[in-house]
Amino acid sequence: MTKSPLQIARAGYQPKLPAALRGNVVLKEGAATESIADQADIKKLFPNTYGMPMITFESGEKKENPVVGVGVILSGGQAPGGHNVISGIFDGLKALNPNNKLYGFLGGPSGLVEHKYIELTEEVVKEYRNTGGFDIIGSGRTKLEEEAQYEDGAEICKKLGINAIVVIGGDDSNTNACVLAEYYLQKKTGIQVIGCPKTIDGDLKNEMIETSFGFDTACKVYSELIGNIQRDANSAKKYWHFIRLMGRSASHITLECALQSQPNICIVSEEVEAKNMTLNEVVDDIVKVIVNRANHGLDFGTILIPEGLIEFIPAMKTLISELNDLLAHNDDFVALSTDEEKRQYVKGMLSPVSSDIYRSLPKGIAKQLTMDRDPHGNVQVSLIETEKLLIEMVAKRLAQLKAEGIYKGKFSAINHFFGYEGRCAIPSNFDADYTYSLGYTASVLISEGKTGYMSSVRNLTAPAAEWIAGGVPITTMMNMEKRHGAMKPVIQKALVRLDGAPFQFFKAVREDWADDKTSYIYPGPIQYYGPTEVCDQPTRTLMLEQGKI
Ligand code: FBP
Repeated sequence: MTKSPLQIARAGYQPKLPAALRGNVVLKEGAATESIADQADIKKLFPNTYGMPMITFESGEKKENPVVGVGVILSGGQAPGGHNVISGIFDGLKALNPNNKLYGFLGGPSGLVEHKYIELTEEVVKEYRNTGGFDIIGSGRTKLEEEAQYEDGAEICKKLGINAIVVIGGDDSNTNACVLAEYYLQKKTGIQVIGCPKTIDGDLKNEMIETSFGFDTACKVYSELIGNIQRDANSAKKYWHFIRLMGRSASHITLECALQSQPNICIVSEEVEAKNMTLNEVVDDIVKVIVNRANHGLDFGTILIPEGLIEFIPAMKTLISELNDLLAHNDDFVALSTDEEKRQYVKGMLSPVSSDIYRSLPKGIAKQLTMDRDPHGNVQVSLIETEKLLIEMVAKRLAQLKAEGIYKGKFSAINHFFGYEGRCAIPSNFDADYTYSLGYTASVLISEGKTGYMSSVRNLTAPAAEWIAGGVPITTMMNMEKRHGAMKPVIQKALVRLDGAPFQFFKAVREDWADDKTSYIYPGPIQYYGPTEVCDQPTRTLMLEQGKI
């Protein structure tokens, strides 16, 4: 295969590990743990994995490690660094005992159930070290929720001599991992399950999981693109750029990109929800800034819009939830052949308030809201073109203001959506090191016989040598939530905290970014070689959260 010079150079990059993992390791157990909420319910549902202690690894004496077989699964959306988690598991396993074996289940969790796998040898792994993508074994979104699936999984593990499964995934996939760990313990299968925190969305985090991997690289890629657009906008001075950014639910990506690039406007869904704003109010806020800049002769700017916005506008949330209930397993709807028939059907079935909102939306957006749900029952927000909806509404409002003589500018808008551009980028040094360390930590947790833990690497704003590796019981992150009409134990999603340092920092400066001077920052592309301050900086979010800026 022909490779670029950077691909060749990155193949030789040796990711950094926390000092404690570089030699022999000893396990230190902390105090017993509790779940963040609904303790009695979670304890009842996870009698074998609830309350386990926090774990940290320290340098220790050499010891004999039994041979283990491990199977790894990539689950959900791609995130830069997935291949390095696998390299880290592989190297960790081989360092513990050269006879250890690693298998990869193909195409996500379904590979475990359908017995599709490959053995991951040095030959295979070396092609993927420090690369982006999940193509080494592929990923998928199949939900593991039935006993028959767990049993099929146990069968292939037995056949291959696999004692442990590592699930590399987001909150839903790690919830599955926890359920699987509990089931395998209960059934005394001897199969351990370890999770790794993956998602570009950055919403799988807590005290022990400081960030999910992939967030760093994806945000740096998007921020580079935003910076380039801002330089173009500031040169041409004739377009407003409406830029929607991935992040299914939380606005972490949008906020981080704003902190890196300083756009004129950045919408944070969590704030919109907290202020109980309507779509019209969101539009009014945008219009105010556009009119003010136009009054200073500036008919250009940038607006960052989180992908999940639509679900955080209370009235839209109700509409989407009614649509979710209405369209779940609805054969009548599926049988309708034209868009118009579907539209009429939906309008007639919604509550009067939701029906009014549905009717007021541009037809294209209304249709997008009724498209297929993902296997977890979520509306696929990445397919809803909120940026186009906002452009349309803003243009209408500006036309009214123009007619009233209030707005004298010229509004020309361009829409963008950045998501897939960043999910498989070559991992930044931070993500390359972090993911390798997460994988290496997972292998040590396995060799220590642990199950129901998520691999945890902390102290991430310090140099990698000072990172703290260990494990956190997945049950600590759980609470009870309503899913498909029933209460289920799930990992609590970490949304942007409005009292948190990143949002507070943004709040204090956003008016300056919006007004008539230009505050844009042009971050430029990710650098892999060069001075530390250029190549190894973690996200602004992490730095602010840890009081480093
Ligand atoms: P994960 O939570 O599985 O990591 O996926 C994140 C994400 O990239 C979201 O930001 C986005 O809404 C979604 O996946 C897109 O899904 P798909 O890959 O199915 O298009």
